[in-house]
Amino acid sequence: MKSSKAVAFGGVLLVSLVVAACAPKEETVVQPEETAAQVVAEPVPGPGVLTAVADLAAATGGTAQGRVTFIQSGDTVDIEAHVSGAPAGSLGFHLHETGDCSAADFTSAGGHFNPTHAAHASPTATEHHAGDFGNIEIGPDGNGTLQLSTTMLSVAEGPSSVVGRAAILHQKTDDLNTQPTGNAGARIACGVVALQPGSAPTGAPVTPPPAGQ
Ligand SMILES: [Cu+2]
Repeated sequence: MKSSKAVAFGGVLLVSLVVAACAPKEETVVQPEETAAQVVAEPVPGPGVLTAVADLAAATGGTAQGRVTFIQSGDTVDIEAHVSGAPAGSLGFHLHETGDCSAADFTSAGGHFNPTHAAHASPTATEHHAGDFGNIEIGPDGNGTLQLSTTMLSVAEGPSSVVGRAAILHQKTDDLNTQPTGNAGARIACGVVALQPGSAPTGAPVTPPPAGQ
């Protein structure tokens, strides 16, 4: 009994050693092929919402900051801005054409974004710059919010896209009349609009603004 058990154990041990010796060999052959297949795999396209964001930073010596969110649904873009640390009052707020806040006075952002070559006006006027957002009402606590919707802009890639442009808060009230700036004074906060990570990729369908706007 004793000797047959020892033989049987020896046999099991031998089989185990053979299996152990073979196993790593198979793994090293299979693993690189699996990794390569994962890298090549196409990302799954989803119905993601197109969202872009601009974080507003203050000009030198200023304290105004905030965040502007652009969300595209169909051919409408909903814009929501939250500002803090700003002087109380009604302050001009626009989308400017160049996403460059590098100059100390933010003049690097250029003029109002105006792809349809319209006159400057209120965002509720029949014709106005696509980047005319009117004024944000800033309370005594320095906070203010603005919500508006437009079909003149897109988050998707295209001639009216907000991505790569600059949101700018001004020191004074936009009179919604003076050409082409609204006489809103100095630029006190600026933020470049960037496509939000996880948002649908650029190249999504673009709906051009209706003619005449
Ligand atoms: Cu402006």
